[in-house]
Amino acid sequence: MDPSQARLDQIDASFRAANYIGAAQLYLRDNALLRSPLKPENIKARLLGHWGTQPGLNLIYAHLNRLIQDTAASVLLVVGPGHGAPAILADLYLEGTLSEFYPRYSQDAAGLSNLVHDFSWPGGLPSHLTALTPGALHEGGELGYSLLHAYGAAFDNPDLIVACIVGDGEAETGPLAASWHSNKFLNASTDGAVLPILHLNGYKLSGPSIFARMSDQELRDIFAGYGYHVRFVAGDDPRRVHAEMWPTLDWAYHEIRFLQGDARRGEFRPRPTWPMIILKTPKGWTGPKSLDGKPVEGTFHSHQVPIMDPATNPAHLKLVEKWLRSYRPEELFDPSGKPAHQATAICPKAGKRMGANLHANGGALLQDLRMPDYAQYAVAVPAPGAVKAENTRILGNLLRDVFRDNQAAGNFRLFCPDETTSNRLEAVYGTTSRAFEWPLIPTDEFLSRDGRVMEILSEHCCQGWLEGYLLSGRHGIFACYEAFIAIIDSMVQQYAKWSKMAREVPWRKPVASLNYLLTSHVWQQDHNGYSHQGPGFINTLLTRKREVTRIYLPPDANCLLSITDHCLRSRNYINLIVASKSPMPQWLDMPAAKEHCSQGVSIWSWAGNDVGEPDVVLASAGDVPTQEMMAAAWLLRQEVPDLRVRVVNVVDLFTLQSHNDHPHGLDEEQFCRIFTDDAPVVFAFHGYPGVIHELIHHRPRSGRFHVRGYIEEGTTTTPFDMTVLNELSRYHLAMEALRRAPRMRSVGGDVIQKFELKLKEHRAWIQSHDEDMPEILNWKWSVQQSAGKAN
Ligand SMILES: Cc1ncc(C[n+]2csc(CCOP(=O)(O)OP(=O)(O)O)c2C)c(N)n1
Ligand SMILES: [Mg+2]
Repeated sequence: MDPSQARLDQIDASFRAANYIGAAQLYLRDNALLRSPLKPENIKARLLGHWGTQPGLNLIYAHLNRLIQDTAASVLLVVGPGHGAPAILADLYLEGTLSEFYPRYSQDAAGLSNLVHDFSWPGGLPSHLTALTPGALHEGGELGYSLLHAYGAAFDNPDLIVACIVGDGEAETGPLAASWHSNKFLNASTDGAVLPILHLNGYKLSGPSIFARMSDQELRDIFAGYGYHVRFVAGDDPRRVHAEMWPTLDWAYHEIRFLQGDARRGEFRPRPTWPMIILKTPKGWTGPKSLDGKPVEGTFHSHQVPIMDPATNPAHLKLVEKWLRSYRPEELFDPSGKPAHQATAICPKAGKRMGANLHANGGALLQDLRMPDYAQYAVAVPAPGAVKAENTRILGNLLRDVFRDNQAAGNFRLFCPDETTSNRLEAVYGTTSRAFEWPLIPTDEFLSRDGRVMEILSEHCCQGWLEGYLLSGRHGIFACYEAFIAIIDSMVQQYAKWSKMAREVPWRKPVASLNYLLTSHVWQQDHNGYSHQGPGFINTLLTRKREVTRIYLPPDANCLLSITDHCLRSRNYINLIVASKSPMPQWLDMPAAKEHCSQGVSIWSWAGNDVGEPDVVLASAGDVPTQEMMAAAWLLRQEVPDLRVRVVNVVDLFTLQSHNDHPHGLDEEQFCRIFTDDAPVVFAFHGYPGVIHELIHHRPRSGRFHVRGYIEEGTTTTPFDMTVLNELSRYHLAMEALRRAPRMRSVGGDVIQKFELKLKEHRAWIQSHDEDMPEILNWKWSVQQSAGKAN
C-alpha cells in the first residue's frame, strides 16, 4: 500500500507520543502531562533507565502497527535492547494493552501519571522488559539471545511473523553472531517467519558498534553470506525515515509471503534468502542535541539518562523541559489525558495488537504432550545388576515414540549440539530426522527439511531456540555433553529469573518445563579426558530459586525412563537429568524403578544387610557412583560380613534438602528413617562433593556425611581409573565405610590395607595393559536376590 500522508502523520504522532512517554518515565515523578512548568520537585530522586535506544524502538513499533493494520498479520515482537523498556511500555500504553493487563495504567491523566511515576520506582516497573510485560517473551537484560528466541517462537508456528529488533551492540555477542544461521533451520512451509531488524544506532554503552563502522557494501555482503537480503532505512529526519520505513516493511512482508507461498505449494528454494532490515538512526534521536557544548544525540552519551542533574541545575531543567515539550504533548493527549486519536489511530485492534499476541504467553496455547506408556520400553531386570544397558539408548526409544505420537500436533523438538548419535539417542531417527533447509547431498544421514531434531554446534543456539519454543507454548528437551552445558550457564540463569517472575504474574500461564538430558558425563570420559569432565551445571541449578529447579540422577535405564516421562509432563520447571550412555548395570525392574523415582530416595534393602540399626549408610546419587557404591557394598559383604550396611539411592537430589528449603525435601522424620539419626553416611556423588554438604546443611548431625565426588582429577585413562583418581572408587568407598563405622575401628585395618594394595595393583595393571583389571571389568553384583525392590 502506498504511504498516505494522513497515515504517515498518524505514525509520526504515535512515534512522538511514545518518545514523550518514554522520556517522561525517566524523569518525572508527577506533572506527567507537563500541564504546568517543569519544577525541580517534579523530577525523580533517582534517574534510571535508558534513553538512547528508545526512539528507534518506537519507530519500529509504530511501523509494525501500520503493517498489521494493512495485512492483519500475526506479529510477535522480540526486543533485543530490553533496556529500552520505557519505549515499549509507552507503545503498549498507546495501543491499550497495558491498561487492559494493568488497570492502574488507564488511558487517562491518572493512568499516564501512574505509568510515568512507577517506572524504576521501588516496587514499580523494572528498567528492562520482563515477564510482567504484555506481548514479551524476551527480557533483553543479558544481551545476545533475541534472534534465537525469535526463531524458537517461529518454529512450528506457520502463521506467525516474529519481528526481532537486534541492537548493534548486541549483535557483537557470540550467541547473536551464531544465531544468524537459524534461517538454515526454518522451514518456509511449516514454520513462521523471522524478520530481523538490526538497529544501527551506532553505539553500544560507551563505544561505537562494529557494525556501524562497516560500509553498506560490507554489511550487505556479510548478511548475504548468512542468507539474508538486506534493505537499509537511514536518516535523522523522522518524516523522511517514516516515508522510507513504510515501503521497506512492505517489501519485507511480501518477500516473506512470497517464500512461504512457494514452499507451501511444494516449491522449496535450495537457498531461501530471507529479508532483513538495517535501520540506521541516531542513538538518542530527537533527544537533546548537546549538553554543555558536548554532543549527545547521535553519540553514546545518550545511552542512559542524558541529563542527570535537572533537579539541581536550572539550565538543565530547562533543557529537559524543552526536550519533552518538543514532542508537543498538548497535541498528543486530549483534555482528559487520554492519548489523542491521532496518536493511537495507527494501532491495530484487539488480538492483533502486539501486546496481545498470545504466542508471548505460550502457556495459554500449550497442549499436553501425548506420552506413550514408558513402561513398554523397560529393560528386563531379572536380578539387580544381572544385565547391562546403555541408559540413554533405552531412552531414545521413548523419545522416538514421543515424536511419533506428537507428529500431527508438531509441538515437540529435541535440541542438541551435534551429538544425538554420540549420545546414543539415534532411535529418534526412526520417526524423525534432523532439520536442515539448505542443500542436502546424497551422503547426508538423517537430515531433512521437516526434521524435528535441531542440531547445530552451538549450545547457545540450542538453548535460545528451546527457550523461545517453550515460552511460545511448545515442548522440548536439550541433550548435551555434560561438560559443555556450562557454555549456556548464564543463559539458564536468566531463564530461571524469567521463570521465577512469570510465576508471580497472574496472567502468565504455565509453560512446559525446560528439560536437560546431560550425558557423556564426567565419569565416562576415557575417550576425551579432562576437558570433557565438568559436573558443575548441578551447582548452577542448585542456587536458583527452589520453585524453579529440579535435579535428577537416575541410577539406571528404567529410572531414566520414569524420570523423563515425569519431566516431559511437568510445567514451569528447569529439570536436569544426568544419565550415562555407556553400558551400565541395571538395578531395578520397572515397578521398582517407578516406586523409587516417585519417592526420590529409598533404601535398597535387598542390597544391604542391616537389620534395624546399620553401622554405616552407603548412599549414592548418579549412575557411576551407584555402580561403585554397589561394588563397595559387595566388597564389604565379602570381606567384613559382620559389618551392617544400609544401601540408599538418591534419584531426586533435592530430597536431601530440608523441606523448609525445597518442596521436594524430606521432612526430618522421613530423612532420619532413611539415613538414621546418627549413623555415619558415606555418600558417593556424581558431582562436586560440596553440593551434598550444601544440601544437607540443615540436617541433624550433618557432620556424619562423608562425601566422595568429582575433585577435578582427570585425564585420558580407563573408566575405573577416573573413579580412582577422584577417590570415588569402590575401594575408596569401602575403606571410608570401614574408617567411619565405629565398630570397625579396631578390626578394619587389615581390610583397609588389602584395598590399598588393590589400588596399587590397579595402577600397575592399567599401566601395562591399557585397560581395567578383569575383576573390575567383569564385576557383577552377585548377592542372589530377585530384582531390586525399592522401599
Ligand atoms: C551480555 C551483556 N553484556 C553487557 C551488557 C551491558 N550493556 C547493557 S546495554 C549495553 C549496550 C547495548 O548496545 P546496543 O545493543 O547497541 O543497544 P542500544 O544501542 O540500542 O542501546 C551493554 C553493553 C549486557 N546487558 N549484556
Ligand atoms: Mg546500539
